[in-house]
Amino acid sequence: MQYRFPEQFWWGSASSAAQAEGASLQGGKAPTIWDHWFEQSPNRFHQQIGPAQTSGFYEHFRDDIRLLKQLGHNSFRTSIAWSRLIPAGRGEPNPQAVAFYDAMLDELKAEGIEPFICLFHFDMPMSMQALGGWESREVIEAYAEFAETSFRLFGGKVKHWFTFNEPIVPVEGGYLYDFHYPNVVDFRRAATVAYHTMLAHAMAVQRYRELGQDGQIGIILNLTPSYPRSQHPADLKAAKIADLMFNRSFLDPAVKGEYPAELVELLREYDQLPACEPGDAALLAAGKIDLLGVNYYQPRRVKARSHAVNPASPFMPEWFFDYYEMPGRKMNPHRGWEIYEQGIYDILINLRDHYGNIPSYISENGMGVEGEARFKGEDGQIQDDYRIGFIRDHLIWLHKGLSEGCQCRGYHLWTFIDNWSWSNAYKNRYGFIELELESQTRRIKKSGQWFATAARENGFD
Ligand code: BGP
Repeated sequence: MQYRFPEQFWWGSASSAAQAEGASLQGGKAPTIWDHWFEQSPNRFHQQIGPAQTSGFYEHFRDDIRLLKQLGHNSFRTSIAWSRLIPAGRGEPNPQAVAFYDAMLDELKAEGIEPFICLFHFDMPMSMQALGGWESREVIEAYAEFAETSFRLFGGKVKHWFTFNEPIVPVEGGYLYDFHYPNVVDFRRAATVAYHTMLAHAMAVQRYRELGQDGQIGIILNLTPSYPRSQHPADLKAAKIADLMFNRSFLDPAVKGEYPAELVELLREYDQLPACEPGDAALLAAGKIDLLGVNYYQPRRVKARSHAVNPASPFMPEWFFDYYEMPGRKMNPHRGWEIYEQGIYDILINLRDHYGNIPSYISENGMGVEGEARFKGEDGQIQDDYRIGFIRDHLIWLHKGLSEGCQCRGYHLWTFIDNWSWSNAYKNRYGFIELELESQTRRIKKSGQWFATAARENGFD
């Protein structure tokens, strides 16, 4: 076999509570920002499909876990919804939620599938947003309590925990670029949200360590390598600042327990530093992780700005760079994102050389396709050879990283079944399994069959 992977390599896929569970206001669950935002502005959501219309994992989890088994999975990531487990945000857990998550974890165990559980996947409870969301220190405390409750309830069954999924995304979406609630545009507030998220992360790690459970804790970051247009110093500087703002702002505190000095200096220079309190630095230092989840979709290509910044304009990351469309770059024709498989290798090499070769795994990678039903074959199965090629090519670069000493322990596709997504709803289909939304029927795509074989054989030719 040409590409053989290490024993115990994690083959699987990822999902999240808000995108798959459905039952968004049932079983005692309280609303999240998404329920609220959909009610307020349904037109922001593709075809006005909101978070209640999902693949119904809350109801169908047993069938879905059987399908995961058919997909050859030995591991699977999903999240616990804070607003389901603790509907008031703080206080007593909801017994229906405890029963659901217990049953889901038992089912995974019965099928021999290792659960990877994330504690926050963009789904801020509305009750907590009303307190200020991540701008509020009270919410940090509340989140740490929720994390501790989860560890105590499920720590016997879960050995891989993640505090956050892509914490930069609520910062960008909610406070810089207007695609998540509370849709404001304000860099200083964004910086506070980013900072408080990492304090919350560190507090959860600290609680986990205090409990002394037998397992690992980490965070999931969407690392987007920043490539400069050229080796000209101005382009190199532009790429470096983009990297500091979008990657190292989370990667450094998570792995090294502190922020990069250059980032702190930059924000200080522009008077954008969030307020710190005594004890924050020690808390951040206590938040070092055991395991890093890496979500990788596409790179960031940047160049030096071609026009000077208007100093009267609101401070934004783009004060320091422009985006650059590299000629000849390979695009996903079905979604408009660049495909650059080598990015996965570059990330792993960076972790090896600059982050102590921290154990990692690819926690998301995937290909969104609009109008995927047109690729159905005569028998009705989606013939997604493009996705097979995409996964295979990324795995080949991952494999090369392994052969050069990187500690990457697995690969999870985004996602196992076509799911609801933040305002895009079902426009971009990513799953190994096709979901027919109206009838809720499921059908494994060709890529799912390919992956099952690769997973069972632990490699491919
Ligand atoms: C990641 C998120 C996922 C998922 C994915 C695809 O950023 O962690 O939740 O949504 O992106 O993005 P989209 O659904 O917007 O195409």
